[in-house]
Parts: sequence; C-alpha cells; structure tokens
Amino acid sequence: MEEKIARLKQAAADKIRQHADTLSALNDIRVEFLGKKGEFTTLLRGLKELAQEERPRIGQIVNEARGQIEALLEKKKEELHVRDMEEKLANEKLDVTLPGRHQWRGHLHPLTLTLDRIKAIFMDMGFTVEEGPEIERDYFNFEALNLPKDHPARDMQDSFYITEEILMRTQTSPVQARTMQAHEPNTPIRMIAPGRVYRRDDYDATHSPMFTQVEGLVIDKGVRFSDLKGTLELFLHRIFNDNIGVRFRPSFFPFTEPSAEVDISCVMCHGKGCRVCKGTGWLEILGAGMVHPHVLEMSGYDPKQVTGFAFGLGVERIAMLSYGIDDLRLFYDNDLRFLRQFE
Ligand code: 2NM
Repeated sequence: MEEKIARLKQAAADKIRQHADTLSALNDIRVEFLGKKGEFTTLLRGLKELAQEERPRIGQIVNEARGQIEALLEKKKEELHVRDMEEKLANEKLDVTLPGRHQWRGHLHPLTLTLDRIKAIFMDMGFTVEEGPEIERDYFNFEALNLPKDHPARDMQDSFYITEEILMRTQTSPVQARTMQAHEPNTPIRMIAPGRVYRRDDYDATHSPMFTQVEGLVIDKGVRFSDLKGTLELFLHRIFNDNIGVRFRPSFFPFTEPSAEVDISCVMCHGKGCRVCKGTGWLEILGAGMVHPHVLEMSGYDPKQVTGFAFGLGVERIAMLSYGIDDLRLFYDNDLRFLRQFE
C-alpha cells in the first residue's frame, strides 16, 4: 500500500512537471488524481479493506501525499500564470514614443457660415426659410415673374437650358412663385429662399456660372416701401454693423415696381473712397422693390387686397465683404489653405 501511494505520488509529480503546459492541462491532471473519481479518492475508499490498526497510519500517508500533490499543483499554477502574464506583456508592448494620430475635424465652409448668419437674422424677424428645385420650369423661373417669352433675360446666351421648357434656375424667385401658389390666395407670406443659382457668366474674380442667392418676399395687407426700407436697413446693420450707411437708388427689375438698388457705405474705407468701392465710398449689396401687381396676379394674389416687397442678394458678395476676400473663386477651389482660416 505504501509503495502504491509513493508510485502514485511520483506519477502525479512527473505528469505535473512534464505535461502541465497550460492551465487547462493542469486542471485535467488535478481531476485525474484528486477528483471525485480520481486515483487518491479510490485509494481512500480502499482504506476500509485494511486491518483496523493499519488504517490511521496509511490514512495519514495518503493525506500527506495528497497535500504534497496539491502543493505541486498550486506551485505549477502560479508558474503558468506568471508565464502567461509575461507573454501577454511582451505581446502587448506599447511604444509611447510613437507620434500621436492627428484628429481630423471638419468645419463649416465660409459660405455656409455666412448663409447661416443671414438665415438667423431673417428668422428672428419671423421669416420662414423655403427651398425649391435647382432644375426649374421656364414658367416658374421667368413667366410667373413677369418675364415674358421675348424678354432679353431669357436669352440662351444668359441661361443654361436643358430643354425648351426646363433650365437651371437663374434666381431663387421661382421658389417665391411656388410658395405663393401653394398658399391660399391673399394670405400673408414672410419668407426667404436661399440656394444655388446658375447663369452663363464668365468665371473670373467677381463672376461665377454658379453662385448662392437669398431672395426674400413679404406679402400682407398694407405692406409699404417703408417696410422694405426698415427691414433691409435692420438686416444690413445686423449682418455688417450698426454704423454702416445704407442708401436706396432707383433701379429696374421686371418683377418689382418701383425697384431699388441698395448700397452700403464701403466696409473697407468707411466711405472715404478706395479700390474696393472704386473711389465712390459705396458698395452695391442688394436689389429690391415692391412686388409688381402682375407677379401677384400670376400666382393668384389680388393686388387690390394685398401688397408686398421683395429683395435679392448674393451670399458670396456678403461673405467677401465681411471676411475681406478679394477673389470669388476661392469659395469653390476647395484649397484647404484658404478654407482652414474659417475653422
Ligand atoms: C431681386 C430684386 C428685386 C424678387 C422678386 C421676387 C418675387 F418673387 F416676389 F417676384 N422674388 N425676388 C426680387 C426683387 C429679387 O434680386 C436682386
């Protein structure tokens, strides 16, 4: 019996030394020797076959052997654990001297920033923001705005036609015509229509075949030219500053009567006269006027019951004047050296 115990102890020790190369293999060895159906359990069960006086001594030897194997298992477990840790540390080595990864963060385009400011000012005054298609019917782009078939603005030379009846919109006023027609006739409107417009212009420092426009329209009972003046003066003071001068000059647009060109005092020289304002001290910034009775009629409104004013401005021009940009093409080149200045 004692010999059997010694052999078993030796077998367990050998196996732990030679075959326990993972924690799970080590656990298998524990079960094999010390588990419920393990060799030592069987041995302990066999004790009752021994003579009464032998039992305590052999029992003690078995327990001692068991304890020794348990100690070996525990020691090996610790070794394997340390080995695993070291392996993991070696594999997950981190070079803290490597340069960090740059976080690329986008930002808004200067035209978007400017358009957002324009929208906010008009929204503060209770205007809604309306949108419409860039590919537009000749009817909404021209006819509904009092530009009949033979009007010079409708020349192929000036617009991008897709078919006889469809073109790239040359202004955002077709959105105003669409909005009027979507309303119950003679109900009030206070809206702006921002968006891209297309004209067959040459591409130079001040012209582009595509640019961004905001047009506005107010219709209600008793709307007067003084409402137009007050609204646009307030807008210009807010978008530039309260000290800027504003003047109205008579002009002509087919969709308004009377019509006006609106100037601000030069933001560069404060009216003294410089290269930007060509020595005049003034900069042209807006077109505006009282909506032509025929335009109201075309879209189902009755000019005897309601009146309105309308205006149009170029977003690029406002952005150029507020940021001091001298070349329109910079907005479309996507040169990050330019764009990053607006981060
Ligand atoms: C301008 C100048 C003057 C204008 C007119 C209309 C509408 F739809 F009411 F007829 N929308 N926008 C208008 C008037 C636009 O841009 C320089």
